[in-house]
Amino acid sequence: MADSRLAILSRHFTSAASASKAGFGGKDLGWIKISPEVRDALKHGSPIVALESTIISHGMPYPQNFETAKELEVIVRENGAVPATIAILDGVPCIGLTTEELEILARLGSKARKTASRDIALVMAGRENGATTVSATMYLASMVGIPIFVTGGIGGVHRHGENTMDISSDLTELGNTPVAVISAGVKSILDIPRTLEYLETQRVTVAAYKTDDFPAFFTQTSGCKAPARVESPEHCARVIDANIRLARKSGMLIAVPIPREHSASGSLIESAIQQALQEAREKKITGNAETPFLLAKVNELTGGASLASNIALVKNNASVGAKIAVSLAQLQK
Ligand code: PSU
Ligand code: MN
Repeated sequence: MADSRLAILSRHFTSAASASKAGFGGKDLGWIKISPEVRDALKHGSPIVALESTIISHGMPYPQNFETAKELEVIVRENGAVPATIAILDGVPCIGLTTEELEILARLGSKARKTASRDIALVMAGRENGATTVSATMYLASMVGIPIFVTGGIGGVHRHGENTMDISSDLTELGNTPVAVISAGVKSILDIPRTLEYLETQRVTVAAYKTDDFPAFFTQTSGCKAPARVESPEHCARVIDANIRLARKSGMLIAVPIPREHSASGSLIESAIQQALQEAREKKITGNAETPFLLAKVNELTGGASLASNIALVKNNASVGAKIAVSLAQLQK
């Protein structure tokens, strides 16, 4: 009981340093499993990067998903931070997975339950295996005091979302949870201008990394201007640190454009997206099945080109995210 109160308290302290001051860092709560390495890093205020697991189970096919999950952890380490992949295994939220646990998730694929923040309690109660989306990963990362989280792309306002009201809970979680999410922007399967409007409404600090344009995942530009621009990992860390000092309860989105050499042809991707959207409408695929369907279809239609770009951009995000985590830890020393 005392422990769960402590956990709720610690959600209001996002920095690893503050979390450990609140007495949470380094503590195992029983119902949530923190790997020894992550526990140690939390205790010492060392840099940590949270990583999501839906990208493994639903975002990529096996075995590329397993290889990518392992490589991301290596990149985070090479850049001086501790990786903390987050998932729910047999109903237990896990912060930091072993290679064996990564493989279990990678092999489960879409048999793991796609778990957004609203689903965490259901997956725990049902003792299920849950792959956490951006919203659920943010929530769990924040709970244990990890302020930085790297992913590929976040969910957003779907095209025609003004009628269907299909707006990813990633956006409302960003409005309510003080974690900085590093992504390659938003895929053009979504309505990017409306997604940016919604992020503003949710009071999310949004900045593009070394560019004026908001990136569109596979391509460096979306045609939308980013609300702000950050120039370096140190600059990002100063913004995150300022948000923490201000005790703002909302998060930050740092949009890192895909490296030019890996960016896909915009027109190739756009025509695949149009076809995928058409098929989703014909097959009446809606709700939380829509994003995984569109991702898989676009990959199929582009003959794997989109998968290669996807892997390259997530790796790039991992390297940027780890550098930001290192800078932030230095600022908070
Ligand atoms: N976009 C991608 N790759 C992904 C996802 C989105 O380019 O893997 C996943 C993320 O886990 C994200 C989730 O949080 O889909 C959003 O799903 P929905 O649109 O149902 O909220
Ligand atoms: Mn949705």
